[in-house]
Amino acid sequence: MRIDIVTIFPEFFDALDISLLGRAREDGILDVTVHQLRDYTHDRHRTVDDKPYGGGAGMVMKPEPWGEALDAILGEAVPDVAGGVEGSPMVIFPSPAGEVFTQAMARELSGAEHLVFGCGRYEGIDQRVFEYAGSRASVRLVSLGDYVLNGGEVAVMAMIEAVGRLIPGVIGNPESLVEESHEDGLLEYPSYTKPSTWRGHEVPPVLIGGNHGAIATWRREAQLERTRRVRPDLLPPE
Ligand code: 6GU
Repeated sequence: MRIDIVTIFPEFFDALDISLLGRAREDGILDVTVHQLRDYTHDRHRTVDDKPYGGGAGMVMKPEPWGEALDAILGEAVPDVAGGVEGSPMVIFPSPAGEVFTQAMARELSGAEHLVFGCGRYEGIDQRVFEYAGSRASVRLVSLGDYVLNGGEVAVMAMIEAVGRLIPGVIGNPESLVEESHEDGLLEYPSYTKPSTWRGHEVPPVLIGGNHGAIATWRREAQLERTRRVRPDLLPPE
């Protein structure tokens, strides 16, 4: 998968060099390029923001550097219809005003050939950038959840980690992807390892007994109990 990231803070993405995703890049599974938005400005101060039309607090990111950055990344490819077609790049703008990122979306995006992430700062990006991007690719505004970050960089790191680990070959043992939280719509069951008694806390005896049917039943019940208790919104309506 090819991933391009546009940001005024490329250092946020240094962490992509390490761990699973760093290995995936070394192995050629992931091809990540981080672009400095200021490289697409032409003034001495490398200006990327300006005052909002209509007034108000904060600054808005100017459209011109974004247009040039997107052109450089998307190339001279035939402009796609808004909404996109299969195989066309997907441009994602992290935004608290976007649709909420989920495991299902991570799965969907993990099948893409080319993802472009445009990280906004300040009060946002000039709306026409989204319209222009939509004339060149499929565009989505995506939020991590109902809270406010200072910019899109941390959100994009989270999305890339969630998507990247689902790409075949990134995780050594694909079975470890199956039993985790959210893949079956429930939270995961608690895990234990040795010692069987630790500081007065016991491992549930069923896990030590070797009865695999009983273990599977206990784990499913633990998933349901935990989900009912902390995330009842994940359960189907009764
Ligand atoms: Cl994607 N961006 C920003 N700036 N804040 C957020 C977010 C994204 N998701 C939740 N809060």
